[in-house]
Amino acid sequence: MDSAQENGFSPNKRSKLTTDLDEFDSLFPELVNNLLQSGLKDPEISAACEWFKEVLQYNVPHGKKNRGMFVVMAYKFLVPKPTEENIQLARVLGWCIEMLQAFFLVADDIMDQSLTRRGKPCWFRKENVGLVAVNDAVYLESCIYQLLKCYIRDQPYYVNILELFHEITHCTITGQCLDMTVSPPSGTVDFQQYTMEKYDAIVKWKTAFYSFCLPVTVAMFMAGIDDQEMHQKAKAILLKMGHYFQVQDDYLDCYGDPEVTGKIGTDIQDNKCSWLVITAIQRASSEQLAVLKENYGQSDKTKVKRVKELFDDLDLAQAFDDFEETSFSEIQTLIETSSGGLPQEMFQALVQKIYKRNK
Ligand code: DMA
Ligand code: MG
Ligand code: MG
Ligand code: MG
Repeated sequence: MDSAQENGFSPNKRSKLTTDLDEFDSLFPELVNNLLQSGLKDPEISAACEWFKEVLQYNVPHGKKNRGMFVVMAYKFLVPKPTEENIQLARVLGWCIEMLQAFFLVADDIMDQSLTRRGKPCWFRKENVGLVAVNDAVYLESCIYQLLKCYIRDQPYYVNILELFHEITHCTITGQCLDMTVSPPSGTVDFQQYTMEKYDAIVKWKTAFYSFCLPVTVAMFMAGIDDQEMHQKAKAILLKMGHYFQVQDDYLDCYGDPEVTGKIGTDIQDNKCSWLVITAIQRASSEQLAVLKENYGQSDKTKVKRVKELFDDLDLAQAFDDFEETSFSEIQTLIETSSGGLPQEMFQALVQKIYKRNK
């Protein structure tokens, strides 16, 4: 009797103990190897490659990996009997999105002057890193194209996916530009600019495209779905999920537990046009608005505390709970009425992954 039967697991059941996430994780070392193997052997550039190895290890594999896993999940819903080979390609493409995410986050943390990310100091904060992190962010982006070329160059969807990564990168940096330029440096708060319409645009461009449209569109191209109308239908649902996701992110920036989220919030100090401050502006009396103007967008700890007290007075946690319920049910309705022949369960599975998240 083999040990699997002895302990009551059939070999089949036992293999289920290896989760989809484990399978996904186990591919990462191979990708690092693929990216750096030849460079490490070349004495001219080996020092850079040793550095890049650390860049990859530190910044890519320690997140929630939602976006990467979404590709695999979506692909399995779109192709009923996928081959192991194609699932493996979906994982590679998932890791390409995780590289894109790492690229954005390394740069975002510099721009937002953040302290921690995924429970560790932000990459640029580490001793011996600093501004070389700018180059490291560009390195992370370049890895995407090395991997695409290596793994999917011979696939019929290669060009679609190549163009897609370029387009979505362009969307995201546009959103990051809106995010940064709407918030002037501290001391010059212009709340006139902080409207829900402006907010909706910022989060659509900076978050929704790359976090939700990208993984599902990648899976659709892999599955051979090129139909424009189906892509449009999916996009409408996914943009709405992305909007919901960024409102959660803004809420967690102030109300999340850094031990759980892995990051210490900076939105109040950074003068961000966040969902919380816009909702506060909408609810505030003229006295409260004056307090907000006096204290928002500055690093002074007492001022940050004052803003948080005001948020509590305005019951923003309750406002968020209400938003979460409404938004979730609107997403459900959109899935039921407008999934355009795509499996509704695929969209359900995505939204379930983020509903009431605390990290
Ligand atoms: C994140 O917005 C957007 C991108 C493109 C990284 P954010 O600054 O609110 O993200 P975080 O809260 O993770 O720093
Ligand atoms: Mg940030
Ligand atoms: Mg940011
Ligand atoms: Mg945030």
